[in-house]
Amino acid sequence: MSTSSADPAVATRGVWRGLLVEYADRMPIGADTPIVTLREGGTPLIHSEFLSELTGCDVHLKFDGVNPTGSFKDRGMTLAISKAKEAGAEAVICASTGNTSAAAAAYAAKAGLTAAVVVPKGRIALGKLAQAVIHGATVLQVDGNFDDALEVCRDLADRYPVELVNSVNPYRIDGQRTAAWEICDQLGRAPDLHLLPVGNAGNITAHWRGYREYHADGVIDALPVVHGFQAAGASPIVRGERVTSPSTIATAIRIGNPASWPHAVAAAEESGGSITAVSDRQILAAFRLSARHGVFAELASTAPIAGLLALHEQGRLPSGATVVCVLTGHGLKDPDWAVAGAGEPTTIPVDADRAARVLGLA
Ligand code: AN7
Repeated sequence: MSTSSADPAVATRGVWRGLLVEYADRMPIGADTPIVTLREGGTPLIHSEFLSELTGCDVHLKFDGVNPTGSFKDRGMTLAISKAKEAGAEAVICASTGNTSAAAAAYAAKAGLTAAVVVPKGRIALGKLAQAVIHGATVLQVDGNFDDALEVCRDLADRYPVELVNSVNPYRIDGQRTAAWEICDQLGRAPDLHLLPVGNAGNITAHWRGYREYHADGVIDALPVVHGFQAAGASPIVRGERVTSPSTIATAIRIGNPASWPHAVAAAEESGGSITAVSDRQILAAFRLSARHGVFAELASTAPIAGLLALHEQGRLPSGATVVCVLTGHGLKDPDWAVAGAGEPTTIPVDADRAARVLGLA
């Protein structure tokens, strides 16, 4: 028997309606804005016993990898595509290290818009490329890096009738503020420390803005200290100069000239935090450690865990602090790094006793 139509309370209980509905009062949308949603957001804040024990802090993982396209990019894309549709756009374009293109392709498909994505040739994870292709986007690869791809897209959007949906589009940043709001709503306060990866620096900009707005409105009574982490081989903000040939296994953040550079610096400075680098080795260790404790996030996503461990080793973590690490993308995006070095599984006949011997049970 169905009670859903008889009892509206039951019909809506626990149903997450997507960011533009859940946070409608804080979004730049009107009655005429078409809501293009895949029910993004509402991602879990997962308490990490192992990281808490290790650091003496109270550590939570905001797992944005469980968004509909597997990354935090959905938060900004629901708004950017809704606004593009409202404005009558027919085509959208973005440059991407992979996740933005996956989200743009999916939301454009949902909205009935045409999407084209420009990616650095041979440098995006297969899962992300697969998403762009299967959602029907036209994929162009440039012989260059993400920064080159973004340059092409900016120029294209300036001179041709196509809407740019990179985070230089302010609606992307507006949408991504929601991660900070969710964290506060879930904790009942702001964390003491907020840690996240930094690539093109849109997300750190958006999160800091989100926290400040909640603070200004009295929803939270203190602001977090924000620590951003770049990959050492792609750390222009840390070095204070553009990196022309960025290099890291964390391809999502392989970016040498971040579009929101000054905003990222402001977020770190105003919050009393920092932007520092973690090595590929530290990222890989954090990637494995996180997965061994149940959360499979993509390489770039685990930069804040690597950063947390580094801060701990440097004695820079206030004991007992409430810490949130934002894990921005899902590990399934790039399974190669998970199986690398794991070896072939053992093949057994259809025989439980053989299985038991292999498992050390007999
Ligand atoms: C998993 O998809 O830039 O500092 O083109 O995919 O806001 O750029 C992705 C970036 C962190 C960095 N974690 O965020 C793209 C792209 C993951 C990412 C970042 C990205 P920003």
